[in-house]
Amino acid sequence: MSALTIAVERWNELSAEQQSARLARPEQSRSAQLKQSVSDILAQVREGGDDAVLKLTRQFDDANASQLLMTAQQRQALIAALTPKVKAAIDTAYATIRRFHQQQRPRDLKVETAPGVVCESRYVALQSVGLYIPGGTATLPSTALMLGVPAQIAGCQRKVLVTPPAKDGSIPAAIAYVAELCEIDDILLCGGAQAIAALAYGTESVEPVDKIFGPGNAFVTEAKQQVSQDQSGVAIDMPAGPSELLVIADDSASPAFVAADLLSQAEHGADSQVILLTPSESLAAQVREQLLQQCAQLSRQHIAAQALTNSRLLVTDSLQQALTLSERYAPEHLSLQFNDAREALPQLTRAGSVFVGHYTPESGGDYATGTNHVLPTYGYARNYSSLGLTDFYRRYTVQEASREGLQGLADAITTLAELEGLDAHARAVTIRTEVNS
Ligand code: HSO
Ligand code: ZN
Repeated sequence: MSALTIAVERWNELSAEQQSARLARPEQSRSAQLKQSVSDILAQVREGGDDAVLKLTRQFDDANASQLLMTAQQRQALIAALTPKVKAAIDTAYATIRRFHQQQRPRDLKVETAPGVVCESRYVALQSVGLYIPGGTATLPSTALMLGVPAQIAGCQRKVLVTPPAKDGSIPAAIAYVAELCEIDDILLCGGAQAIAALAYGTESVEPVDKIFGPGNAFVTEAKQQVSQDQSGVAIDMPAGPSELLVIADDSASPAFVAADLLSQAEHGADSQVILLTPSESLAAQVREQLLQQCAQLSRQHIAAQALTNSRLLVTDSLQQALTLSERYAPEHLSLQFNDAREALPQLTRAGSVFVGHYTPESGGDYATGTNHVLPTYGYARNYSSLGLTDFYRRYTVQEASREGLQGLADAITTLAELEGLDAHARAVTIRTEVNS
């Protein structure tokens, strides 16, 4: 492995400029060229439908693509090849994720806001959803669970899963099994911007969906952005970016555990970012040692090593300073490896998902604790939520006023309408209240 460039640095000895640089995310490519090629792909699919998607799949995934829609027989054949051990693991994760998401059912409410005036807030499941499961260097059946389970619990009528096929045109059997458990209606054998286009605009094989969920590479992310802003009217879940982990640890932490956690996110991609904040200089040095040792044993050591070049081992003045810096960074995943970490939770609200204590590795939440692993990255934990059941619904309101109810509000409404110079608005009230009964 190439020499690991990750250094231990003392936060207070860095200049303000260096401090900002240490907490900056790796540059994300949203080049004009990327935007242009994505918009070309979207246009090709809008015009060419299935054939265009298949052609692009042959071109970009180098896959033997002759059909877009996986047949039921193909799905069953894949599932039949799955080992009992893998099935059992998926069943376990399905159950925990289901348990946690089931409790998130949004509640309708009805309030009498003034005498004779009733307002309601109601939730309805989105009618059709598109679930994007990335392919690439690692295939992610776990992401299929994170999207499929809430879509199923919400009761979305049509659930379409898209994932790029391998060269032989197939997809991982585990994804087919998850699709079956989550009652996915259709699996489309395509990925990239072309898959997002198929979901947004529809083709001969697929009706357009109402909302597209799931992480992806720069092309997928850009395609989601573009379709959400064009006339397709499709919504997207959240801006997605490379994986991140920030660990706050003190002398009570195991350097081996901390390093293992940092590497678990570093192995996702060369653009992943992992950060250790610790008041203990000796822990930082030991974690660095562990990173060197453990990284060399990983099958994806080259990816992890590259990600470590975007990564930081920062020694803070105090544990409190580490907490404050974490809030400034707003990590996707936040791991707390110090005693009584739960007590710090009220101070740590800017994170996609928090992992409390020495025995809660981040990878636990990636697969099977029950939380969702689709989370805001790139600092969006400041203002975006982690994916949950309610993202598969939309909320709308209902109101009803009795004659007396309207009477009671008439002055307020007409005065405000006049203030805004909107006579017709006022009139719609007075025409009702001034009529003698
Ligand atoms: N940590 C990733 C999710 C994932 N990890 C899937 C393993 N498989 C992004 O949160
Ligand atoms: Zn992960």
